[in-house]
This record gives sequence, C-alpha cells and structure tokens, in this order.
Amino acid sequence: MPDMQIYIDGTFYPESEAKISVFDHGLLYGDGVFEGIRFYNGKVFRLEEHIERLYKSAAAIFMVIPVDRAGMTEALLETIRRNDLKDGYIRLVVTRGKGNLGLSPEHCPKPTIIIIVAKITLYPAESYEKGLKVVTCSTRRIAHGALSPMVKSLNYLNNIMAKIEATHAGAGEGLMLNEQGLVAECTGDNIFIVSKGRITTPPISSGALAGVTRAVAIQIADEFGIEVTEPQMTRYDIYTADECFLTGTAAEIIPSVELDKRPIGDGRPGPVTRRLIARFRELTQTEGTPIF
Ligand code: PXG
Repeated sequence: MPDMQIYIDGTFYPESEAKISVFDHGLLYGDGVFEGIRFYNGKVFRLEEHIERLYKSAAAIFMVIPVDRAGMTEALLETIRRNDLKDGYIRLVVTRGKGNLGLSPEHCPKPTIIIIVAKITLYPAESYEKGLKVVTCSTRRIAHGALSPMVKSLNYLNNIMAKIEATHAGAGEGLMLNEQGLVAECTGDNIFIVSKGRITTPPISSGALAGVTRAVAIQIADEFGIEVTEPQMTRYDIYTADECFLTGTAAEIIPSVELDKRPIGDGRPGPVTRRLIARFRELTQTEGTPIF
C-alpha cells in the first residue's frame, strides 16, 4: 500500500505522519463512534445511511460532531479522491477528542474526526462459494442496559472476545446471543435464515446493530417478493433452517453453511442466498454517491 492520505480534523497527512494525541479519549476510554463504509466502481454505497447512523450513534453517547452531515460527506469524498481509489473501504472515526486523564469528557473541547481509506478483503472469494462455518460464542452481546448495542461505538471488546473464540474454534464467524440466550447477530455481521422460502432475521431489539447491509438484504428480498420477518430467534431456528447468510459492509452478503458443527440445510449455499448475492453485487456496482 502506498503512503495513504489520512484525514484528521480537516487536514490531510501521509499515513506515517497521521497522529493523534495520547490524551485522546478514543484511545484512553474507547470513547467515540465509527462507521465502516464501502465504495465500489467510483461510487460510495449507501453513504447517507452510514452518515445517518454515525450521527445517531454520536447523539446516543452525548457527543456533538463539530461538522454537519454535508461537511462530513464532502470530507469523506475528498479523502477518497486524494487516494485515487475506485474501490475500497472507508473507516470513519469520531472520538471524544483530546482531554485529561479521567473518564469525564468535560475537558474534551472538541471531537477528533479521522477518515482512513484502504483496500479491504475480509473473506477469500472461496468463502462466498463454499460458505462460512459459524460457532456460537460464550461471550454475550452487550445488553441494552449497559450500552445500546445499536451504538456503533469504539468499544468493540465484547465482539473481539467473541471473534477470538470463533477463530480458536476454526470458524469464520461467531454467533452472539443476548443475555436471554436469543440470537442477536455475529461479531461483525447480521444474520439471516431462509426456511420454506421465507426469510427471517432477529429484531434489532435482540441486540443487533441496525446494519446497513441488513437493510439492503431486506430491500432485495422485497424486490424478489420474498417476505422478511423479524421474530425473536434461537439457535434451534438456525440449526433447522434451509439456508443461512450473513450481512455486513465488510463481509457483504456471505453464505453460512454450518453452525456448531451442524450443517445448515444441505451444507451448501442455497438458491435464495445465491440470488441475493448476485443482486447485491449488481446494486453495489450501479448504485451509490459518485466520488469524482
Ligand atoms: N453487527 C456488528 C456488530 C457490526 O459491527 C454489522 C453488524 C453489519 O453492519 P453494516 O452496517 O456494516 O451492514 C457490523 C458492522 C470492521 C468492520 O472493520 C466492522 C463492521 C463493518 C465493516 C467493517 O471491523 N461492522
């Protein structure tokens, strides 16, 4: 990777010189929010939805982003232009900013805005053909009573603990349950099943992030005339489903063919999942906010 241009608070720096304070509360306390966004073929996919979620995450943690949505959008597009990429990944981070030691953000006068653009491949192409193995993690998804799981915050430790469990078990992703033992989502993706031609996904209230790709999958299913419902789900529903797939900005739509060593359906990516993936690829190539 050449020295990428990184945006920090309105200025561009080569990666080797892109630095923030050790007193930044994003580092000290994981106090901040972020988004992972993709651009394809010179267009940013679902940009407005990501920007909207960022501002909602910020509002939920009592943080006022010092740039408005239009300014943020322009900063993001300009960062991609400076790096001269047509396809890639954007990591947009807004931290509480530089402050004192001590939890209180009282002495953090201004949030820090960081925009990183990079290439990304989360899973090899083979995984989209053969499907991922998933295991249930013992680490539970964060409870609403602790911090809303809808906030895309810089506190990812519970998902990271779960991801480590999944990796140790030789699985591509880890399934996370909520405190009640109901299915919430995977460590960095939302989960869907297909049973008797119908699609279901856990409700956001079960502890899932309101995924942008989740919404796209629901939109495509709707376009296909397939009903999507959001009932509370248990692992039993996944064990006995015909098909399963995961959605996320980084993962896109990816089949899952095994949960806890049980094959899902016939253990191969199913026809509904394949159709959704094909349509998703079409959409990412054709829709989005033009960069140039
Ligand atoms: N659940 C969780 C916990 C996530 O973090 C998703 C679901 C999928 O949401 P979207 O809006 O992306 O469809 C996420 C997204 C990364 C990375 O770099 C993480 C995510 C997305 C992209 C990159 O770790 N998380």
